[in-house]
Amino acid sequence: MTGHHWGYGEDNGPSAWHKDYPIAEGNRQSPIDIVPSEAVFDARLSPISLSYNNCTSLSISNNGHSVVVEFVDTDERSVIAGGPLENMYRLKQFHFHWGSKGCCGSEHTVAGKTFVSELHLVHWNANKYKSFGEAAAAPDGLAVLGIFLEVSLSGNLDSFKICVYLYTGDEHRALHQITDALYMVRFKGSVAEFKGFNPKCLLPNSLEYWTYPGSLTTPPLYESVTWIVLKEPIYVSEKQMGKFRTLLFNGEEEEDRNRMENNYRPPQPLKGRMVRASFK
Ligand code: U7Z
Ligand code: ZN
Repeated sequence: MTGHHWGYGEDNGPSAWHKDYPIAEGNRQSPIDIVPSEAVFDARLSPISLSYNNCTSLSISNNGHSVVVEFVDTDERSVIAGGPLENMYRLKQFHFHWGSKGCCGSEHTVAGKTFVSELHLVHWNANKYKSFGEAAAAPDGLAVLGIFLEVSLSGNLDSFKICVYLYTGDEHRALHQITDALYMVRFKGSVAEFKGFNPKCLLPNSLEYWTYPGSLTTPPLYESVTWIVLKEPIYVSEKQMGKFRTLLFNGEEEEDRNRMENNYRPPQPLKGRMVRASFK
């Protein structure tokens, strides 16, 4: 990288990350292409249990790579457990990855199919580690729940999608709370108060999932993540996706306006890993 920080541009994007972060070419990197026909159904995988009981979100911010909603770090009540996890993992933050208009944007893909966006709910193993930072570097330190976003009313309107449309009026109601707050964090480094948001409302109906051992999808790319990727997407409108693209990679004082889009890493080699499915 030409003496500057990592990003998603031509010179500092995913294909250049290995120069500063050699683990980029490691054995358990994320994201991956999930091939459902090659995933192994594991009857011993219990359902994932999400206890997002308290609305403890604190803030929304633009970190120059994504938009992040942070939670009270010491809240023991917002946890994910079960599934492949041996401990409870505490919610730290969630953020999104997305593409440019009418295009790809998810990090994981399913049999090569990309989605317009992917939501990551980031949890850390507070049973075993003293801080998020310590957990982020440990092989069993993090659990990230990945949820695909799909634009409704695009292309084929099967009866299911029409039902969803009639019910939600096209837009995802809960996501509105987030997209309506984005104007406050347009520039890199901006932070705004964002209290009382419960991420439970961003979950699809089904919690069926694939799981595999992987990494952070951004530098430092630590191989510390148990990935849990939900099979069912949530449906959002193109207008809502457009609001994400009003964010900027650059700070307020910088001259060049640089739209925040295509902030995703493409799929990485599986390198012999097994993807397990909670469903047949
Ligand atoms: Cl904890 C820490 C302290 C100082 C410098 C770096 C770190 C660090 O390793 N991380 C903090 C920021 C880990 C990466 N960070 C994330 O918040 C994070 C979490 C999840 C993902 S993702 O794999 O879900 N896309 C990416 C980054
Ligand atoms: Zn992410």
